[in-house]
Order: sequence, then structure tokens, then C-alpha cells
Amino acid sequence: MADHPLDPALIRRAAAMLATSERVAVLTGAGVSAESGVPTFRASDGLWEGHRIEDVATPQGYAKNPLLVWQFYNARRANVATVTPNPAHFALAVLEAHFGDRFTVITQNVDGLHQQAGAKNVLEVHGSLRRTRCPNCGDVADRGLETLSDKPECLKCGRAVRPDIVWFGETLPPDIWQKAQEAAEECDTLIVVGTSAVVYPAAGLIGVVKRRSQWGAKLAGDVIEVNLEPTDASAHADVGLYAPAGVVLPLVVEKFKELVADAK
Ligand code: BJW
Ligand code: ZN
Repeated sequence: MADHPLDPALIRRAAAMLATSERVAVLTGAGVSAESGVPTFRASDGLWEGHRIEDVATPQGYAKNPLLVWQFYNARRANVATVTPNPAHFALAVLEAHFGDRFTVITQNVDGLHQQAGAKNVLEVHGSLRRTRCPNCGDVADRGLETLSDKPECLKCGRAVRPDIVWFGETLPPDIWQKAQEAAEECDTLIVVGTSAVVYPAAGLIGVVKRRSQWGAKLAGDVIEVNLEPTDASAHADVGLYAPAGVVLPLVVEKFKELVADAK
């Protein structure tokens, strides 16, 4: 079957795109952490189950019931404290070691597993489970994965803090978002891993890579999609590898290393 996910020809094509790229960007979603044991959002057993999105992932939900929201996020913090990066995170960190600062991971995830796998250039566009933010004094604090109460207080002013997470209807952190857009505008290849590509503006970065053919800008880049199944991003994908990221990415990176060694 020509389009079998683990067809060596497709793995090779993806690796060749990377080997001929000057700059690489990666857009990751919950699927990249699934094999570590972090639930995805939109699977039938996904995180939203038992919770309405508007109750736990909107500023309105937080204003109405901060206790419920903190119980939800504390459960996720406790889960993340028990997991480790998987071969997909490590494979991406190996690629970063090759490209250096010409490699950017743009992650929608809030679990910190890319950094735990050794990645340095990570843009967390939806925030982090590890940080709290104070609506009163603006202090953002790294609280790690320590156990927090269901009504945690600001370390500076003592008022109630919220998770430093981007909820629906909120804008993304402007400086980080700016860098993510630049990475998408400048990359020769974008790898899209484990995202359903339905949440904007992050999903819009995929279109940026394909549409940027205006005069003066770089020509369209290549898009490699790694997912269990086709998604809203698949129409933009030049290569689609539909199998677990923890299987696919190490194969692509192995082949990439071979191609780079052969070219020397
Ligand atoms: C595997 C795998 C394995 C599984 N290997 N793969 C334009 C059009 C329409 C709507 C909008 C728009 N622009 C803005 C909006 C509104 C909204 C939005 O996008 N809504 C859509 C849902 C319709 N966006 C926003 O509100 C954003 N803000 C904004 O736009 O500000 C400007 C503004 C302000 C005011 C008014 C209007 C505009 C903010 C979005 C914040 C999203 N936050 C969340 C929750 C954070 C809380 C938290 O983490 O606790 O972030 S939503 C949730 O979805 C989370 C994720 O980061 C995000 C993306 O999900 P992801 O990662 O794709 O996960 P899944 O579960 O959907 O997919 C997993 C995939 O993995 C699947 O495809 C599996 O097959 C795959 N997989 N195992 C490989 N082993
Ligand atoms: Zn404060």
C-alpha cells in the first residue's frame, strides 16, 4: 500500500525534506504526549469528559467556580508529575540538537514534556500547568508540580491566583505568539504532530506555511503531519504519517541522520 503510514518511502521523503531544510518548526498538540500517559482533549476518554469546556477552560467558568477549576488543574498537575517524555519528545530534541536555534517547537501543550526531554527552544502558546498568574498584581510564578491547594494564593500579594493557561476567548501571550508566527513564516519544513488542528489561532500556523508565497516572502514550506488519523490539517500536508508519534518520529529522525551522514 503506497500510503501506508510506515511505508519506508514516506519516512524517507519526510527525512529528506528535513535534511534539505535550513529552518524547521514543529507544531505539537496533546497527541505527542499521549504515549506518556497524558490524556488528549477530544478523544472519547479525553479530558473534557465529565466537565463542560465552558466550566473549566474559560475565564467565565473560573469566575463562576474557581474551586472546580483548580480541582481540574490540580488533577492534571498531579498526572503530569507522574509521567515522563516518550520517544516522540526525545526524537524532536535530537533534531533540535542538529539544527540548534534554527529549530523551534511551538507547543499547544501545557505539560512541559518537550523541555523535560531536553528541548530548549520551546514556545508554549497555551501557557503552562506549572505556572500560576495573579490577576491582582500580575505576578507569574513557576510553582513546578508541587501540590497546590484548591485556592492557591499569590506568593507576592496573597490574593487568589489562577493557572497560567490560555483559556477559550483569551488572547495568546503576545511575545510568544509573535515568535511562533515568525517560526512558521521562516521555516522550510513544519512538522505537525498530534493535534486535531481545530483550535485557533495555533492551527492557523499550518496555513501560514503553505500560503506565504507573496512577493518578498519565502515560498511555501513543506508540511509533514504525524497523527493517528487524518485531521483538519491533512489538506495542507505534503507527507502524512498516520501512526503513533512515538513510533514515527524516531524512524524519521534515524533516516534523517543517515541522509545527513551520506551527504558529508
Ligand atoms: C496522536 C496520538 C499519538 C492521539 N500519536 N497523534 C477562528 C475560527 C474559529 C474559532 C476561533 C478562531 N479564532 C479563535 C477562535 C476561538 C477559539 C477556537 O479556536 N475555537 C475552536 C475550538 C472553534 N480560540 C480561542 O479562543 C483562542 N484565543 C483567541 O483566539 O484569542 C483571540 C480572541 C479573543 C477573544 C475573542 C475572540 C478571539 C484561545 C484558545 C485556547 C485553547 N486552550 C485549550 C485549553 C487550555 C486549557 C488546558 O490545556 O487546560 O488548549 S483548548 C485545548 O485544545 C487545549 C489544547 O492545547 C488545544 C488543542 O488541542 P489538541 O492539542 O489538538 O488536542 P486534541 O485532543 O484536539 O487532538 C489530539 C490529536 O492527537 C488527535 O488528532 C489524535 O488523533 C492525535 N493523537 N494519540 C500521534 N500517539
Ligand atoms: Zn499577586
